[in-house]
Amino acid sequence: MMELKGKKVLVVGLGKSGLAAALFLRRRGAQVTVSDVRSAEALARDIPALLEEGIMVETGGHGLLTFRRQDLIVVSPGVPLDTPELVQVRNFGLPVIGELELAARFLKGRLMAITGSNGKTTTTSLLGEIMEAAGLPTLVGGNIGVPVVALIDESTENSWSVLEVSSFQLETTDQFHPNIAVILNITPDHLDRHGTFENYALAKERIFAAQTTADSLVLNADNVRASAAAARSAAPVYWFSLERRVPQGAWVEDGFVVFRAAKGTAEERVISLNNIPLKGEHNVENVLAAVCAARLAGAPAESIRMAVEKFKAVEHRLEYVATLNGVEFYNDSKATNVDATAKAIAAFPAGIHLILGGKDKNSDYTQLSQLLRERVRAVYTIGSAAAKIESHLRGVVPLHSCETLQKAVQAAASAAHPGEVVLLAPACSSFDQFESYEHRGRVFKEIVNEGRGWKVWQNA
Ligand code: UMA
Repeated sequence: MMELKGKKVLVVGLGKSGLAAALFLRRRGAQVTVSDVRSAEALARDIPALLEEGIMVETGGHGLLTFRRQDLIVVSPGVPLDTPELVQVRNFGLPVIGELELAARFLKGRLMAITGSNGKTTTTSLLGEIMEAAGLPTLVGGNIGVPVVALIDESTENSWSVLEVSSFQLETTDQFHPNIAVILNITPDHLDRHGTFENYALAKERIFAAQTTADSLVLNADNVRASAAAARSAAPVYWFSLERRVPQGAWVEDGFVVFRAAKGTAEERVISLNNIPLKGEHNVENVLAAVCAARLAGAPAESIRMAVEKFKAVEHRLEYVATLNGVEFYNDSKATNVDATAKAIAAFPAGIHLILGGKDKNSDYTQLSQLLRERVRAVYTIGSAAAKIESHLRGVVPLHSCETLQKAVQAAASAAHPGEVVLLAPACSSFDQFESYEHRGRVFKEIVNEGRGWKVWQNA
């Protein structure tokens, strides 16, 4: 365990992770400073508590001198590593780690970590519920919204920490060592930060970099880039597949999820597909991955069945909102990349009115063309990515420029016929018009729910 007493530590970024990390470090005796580009006014809510703890605060920008004066730098996931001050201090030889790496050095018990371009949050929360159903002491955190440092005090030698981890968090790991690691899929996302798809994929692969032969790695056999990771794994690989039997792991056969721990050992039917309450094939993949990880951790099939059957869609992930005048409304605000949007579209056979747009991440929207032609009646664009999306999709399906979510919901709702679907699955991040994807999803739900009172819906 690393010694923090008296060490000078700078925490970069004062969001959820930075705040939790700063308080943790201070309580372990470090001399802590936090630095954030936001103004003191914008951070007014958190500053008094920090000062009271004896934490120094730099606001309105990052000062190189502040960075140079430290023994250790802890960086928040949202802060790019090519930030000039970080580049300078790394050249200078100062250790720069992320909040995940810091936490990993102090967490007790065993770790299960889940990454992937899509499905991370659903799989992580499902695994948390399975482990609890199995009576195993379980903590859930990470990218799902609970900083990992916040789990340290509760962790024990017997506990399992089930962690959602992102490429941003994995970029700065070193000793982070999950006993069970899961890569659900790797498809293009965050290219604005990582530059290339390969850099992004390599960041995800860091999830198993410190694993040994005593650990396990769970990979998606149907995803080209995720399965390629097997070649670099020291830990034995367990597979999951929607399409075929795998030597060891989970697959679908005769309408059941089947698991076997090794080739030649008994096959267990864990759960019938009919008993999976989540919509869409991608959610069957999430269940397959969870079955693998949970069985490897020792959770019995019965606990998996119980937890899956009770599991409700996580908020903002293909979340059913309401049916108004026969039109169903779904909130998939968490579909912040093209692949997630494709999965959301694929969950409905046809008749979709799709709301797309937000902040572009250097994405290629033409990849949606075929699915749009097959299933989508019209696209309603919002946000700063609208012009790019329209130029990519012109001639594929009717396009309506709506600018705001309010206008898009109204336009889609009045064009949709009973039996059709209005789907928010925007393929972009939210930061141009909203604070977060959660905020965007909540606003969508509010607009839809206000619609219950709207007298005139064109097709009513
Ligand atoms: N900031 C700087 N300098 C910079 C950039 C940002 O000071 O150069 C400051 C901002 O002004 C802000 C703070 O950093 O005050 C924000 O830090 P952050 O973006 O790391 O946000 P947190 O609130 O700490 O949330 C992070 C994750 N955010 C990101 O990875 C962008 C959350 O994931 C995560 O839930 C939380 O830690 C707890 O672990 C969100 C996310 O969007 C949901 N994740 C991406 C995704 O899922 O696609 C990876």
